[in-house]
Amino acid sequence: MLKAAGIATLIAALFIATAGQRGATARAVPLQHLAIDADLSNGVCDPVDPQAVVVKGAMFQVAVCLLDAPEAAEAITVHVGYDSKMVVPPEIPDAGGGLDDNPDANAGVTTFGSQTLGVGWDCTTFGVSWPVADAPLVPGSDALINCNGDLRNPLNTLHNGALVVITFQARKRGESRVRLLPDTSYSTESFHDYNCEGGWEPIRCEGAAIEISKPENAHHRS
Ligand SMILES: [Ca+2]
Ligand SMILES: [Ca+2]
Ligand SMILES: [Ca+2]
Repeated sequence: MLKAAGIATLIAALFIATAGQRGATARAVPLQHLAIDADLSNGVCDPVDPQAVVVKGAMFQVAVCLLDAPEAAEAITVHVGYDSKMVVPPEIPDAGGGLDDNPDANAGVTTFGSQTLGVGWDCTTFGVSWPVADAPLVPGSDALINCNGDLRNPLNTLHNGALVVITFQARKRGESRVRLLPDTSYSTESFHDYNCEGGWEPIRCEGAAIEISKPENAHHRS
């Protein structure tokens, strides 16, 4: 499978050859991390809530947050694992640049919070891979989105906020975890490629817990 962040870094090296001095001024970034915000009602990624209570049958959203990054993201791969017996994300038909799919990029028509990814983003991996709510090629239940900024005219703006928002329906009572899978990553204009798994530039990645409760006034059992 193509990895958008890696491809973006490679192509960026060609386009940014005349501006290579930016790479020399990059600094260490120990505090940045990715986390899932389970409750958007009190603010998207501010604060980040590691848990939330939702009602069985209800639709709810979580955000995947980039936090404390010193440099804006220019390409992202967000791969979120979940238990489909407990929560199910609806599939959204592929359209256009894939900016308002599920996962839903913080760009396009639907945006989340004051910082967006920026201008000129595309979430189709150069026209071959749109966002999917349950990726077919990976075992388990997982939502996947790959996005690239406009590498020829970068107007990337997101340092601190939502990369994407994912919509789920709560299916069954109980507690369920939503987590960032190891290939989740983001890259920057100065050739950094930060990855949840580790690699050259590992970053901390935190999931969230969803507690699914019985609907009020409901008589049926889960
Ligand atoms: Ca929140
Ligand atoms: Ca889709
Ligand atoms: Ca969007």
